[in-house]
Amino acid sequence: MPNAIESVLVENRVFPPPPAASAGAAIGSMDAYKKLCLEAEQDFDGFWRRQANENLVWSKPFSQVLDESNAPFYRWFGDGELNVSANCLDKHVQGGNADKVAIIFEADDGKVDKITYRELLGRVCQLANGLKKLGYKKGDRAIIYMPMSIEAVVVMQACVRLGVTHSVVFGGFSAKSLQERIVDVGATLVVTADEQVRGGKTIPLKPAVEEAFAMGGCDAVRQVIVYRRTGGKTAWVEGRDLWLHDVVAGQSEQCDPVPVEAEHPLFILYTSGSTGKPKGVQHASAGYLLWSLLTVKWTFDARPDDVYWCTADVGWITGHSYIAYGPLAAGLTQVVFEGVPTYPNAGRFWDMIARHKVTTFYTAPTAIRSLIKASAAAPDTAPDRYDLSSLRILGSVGEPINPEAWMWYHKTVGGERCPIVDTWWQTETGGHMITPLPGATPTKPGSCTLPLPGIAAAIVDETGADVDQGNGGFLVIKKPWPAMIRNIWGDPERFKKSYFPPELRGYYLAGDGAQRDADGYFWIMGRIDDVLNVSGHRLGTMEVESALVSHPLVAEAAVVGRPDDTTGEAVVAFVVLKGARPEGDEAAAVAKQLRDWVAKEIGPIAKPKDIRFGENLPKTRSGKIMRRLLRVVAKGEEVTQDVSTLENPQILDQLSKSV
Ligand code: 6R9
Repeated sequence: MPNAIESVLVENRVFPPPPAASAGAAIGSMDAYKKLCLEAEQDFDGFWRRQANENLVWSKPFSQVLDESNAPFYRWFGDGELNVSANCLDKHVQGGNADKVAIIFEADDGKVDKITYRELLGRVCQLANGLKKLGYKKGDRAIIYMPMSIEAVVVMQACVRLGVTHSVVFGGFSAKSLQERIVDVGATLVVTADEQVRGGKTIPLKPAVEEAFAMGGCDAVRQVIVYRRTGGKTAWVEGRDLWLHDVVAGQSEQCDPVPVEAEHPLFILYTSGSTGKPKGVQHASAGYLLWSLLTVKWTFDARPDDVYWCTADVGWITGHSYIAYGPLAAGLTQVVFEGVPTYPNAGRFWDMIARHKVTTFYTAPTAIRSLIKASAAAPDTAPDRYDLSSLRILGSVGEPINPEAWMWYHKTVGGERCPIVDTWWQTETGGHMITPLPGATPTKPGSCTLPLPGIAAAIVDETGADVDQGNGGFLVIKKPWPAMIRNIWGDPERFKKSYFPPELRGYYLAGDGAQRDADGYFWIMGRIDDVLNVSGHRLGTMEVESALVSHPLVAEAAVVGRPDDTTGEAVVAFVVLKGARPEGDEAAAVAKQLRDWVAKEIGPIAKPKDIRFGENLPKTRSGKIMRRLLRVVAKGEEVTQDVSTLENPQILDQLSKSV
């Protein structure tokens, strides 16, 4: 089992929630937390029934809470109907909060735009009406390939208002990745922008859509709607391509939300698994909405005056649950940000927190680690140069946070006053699963602490039996929960196989290794499958390997992760070329070619940091690549394992040399 964060297991500092955080909190004490857990344990059905009735606006009430008759294809609130957009927008506009600011948008260049709930609803309705006029309706699928913007949220909300299932593709993914998703999801609509802007640079988006179309298979797409972000040039197909501003022009600001069944697919989001092809994680409408809302209330202790900021991109699950849905359903004012943490300098986050008086800040360990480095190098950009007194809660997501980064976040950013919620969850879980509650849970640096009420998290061995405290094992969820993945789009067999292996007694297998300490706290030890976590982004080693071997020069490739100070893990690729093993300048040139190739095949985040060439790869007699050995070699450590089974031990020597 990977032991990337072994050091945290000796962590013994405990930080009780400050009294100010507990006063008036949604869950303000361990007693309150335990009471909710007990309610869920003793009356599972009743607990979820109460939450769904108290938190959601239903157009048709549900009678059955959970239908397990076709497990693991669970159905939640199955005969109920609602509309997610009505729960995120109309609810507040009708409920007296129409003029509350919904989104404070800050662009890469610092320009700020604010939009109230009333205005947001108006724009969502205009677009929904425009889409309706183009013939889009419930059951259609739309691909969204957009930069961070108010428009991206408007497009997502407009889709769900009509019952159109969306699939957002991160703007950093390549044309090829985009094309695969357009085809797999069977999209009839693509919404994109001319370009995106990051750190003062423009990056084309619509041209990538053109490239994707040129690869074929996209014939089902009737329209490409383009948001004009920069005015950058793009090809234009008359009749197919439309400007977003033209689609909404003259449309009414009222559009009745289309009620959908609770289980109607709200969105499909692709994520990496242990085989080459990304999985289309399918989420349902009601259960997902309930959990994104409830976790915003609980984990972030949402209060009416909060200014909440999640720095994720809407292309990831965090940007779905904690930008596009949860905070809106909770009626919060939130910051949406287009740029990068280091532009115009590494003080960008702190400056924005000070200017917008952010109370709740949610970011990734990789960003924290890079800002620790940056502020050491340029003290002018360090958090202590900014007024961060508005902060009340700090959040972390995407990968284990190392205790050093945790302590810096706690002291330097949070002024030792703000609870840190280290939220463990996944694309598949829809929302937080294991996390501290800011007003209740004593925290320990590096632990995501305890499961939320209703979440039956446990650690088991390969037979599904609970492991003893202190022993490592597979992290599983023993009971279904409303926001769980419903299916892998178009591949129910893979869904069952990946998440509910028969030997694990029907438990949901998360794919992470974990351990519990004497207080029952969870410590996540990293993935147990061939999935890497680079800067909080999931990446399958097989995905990168298939990209590499599709290059005409490459005969064979093996990819492993290596611990990295900033990005958590880094991609290391071991490559055998069809021709001779390159050396010197030639090796450097080929390595660059391969890096660019991977960026083109998948996206820049997948680029190997380190490429090493060998005449062969270390293999067992049966021809299996010995990845364990490669992990050791990638770390630059000496191989102490027995290598007598290797055909050709001197290749280890070759592979230990970076280009
Ligand atoms: C939300 C998100 C999921 C994987 C997950 C785990 C890692 C996420 C974590 C964490 C330790 C945390 N992960 N949060 N590990 N502590 N607080 O990141 O979803 O992109 O699907 O990644 O990320 O390995 O299995 P996703």
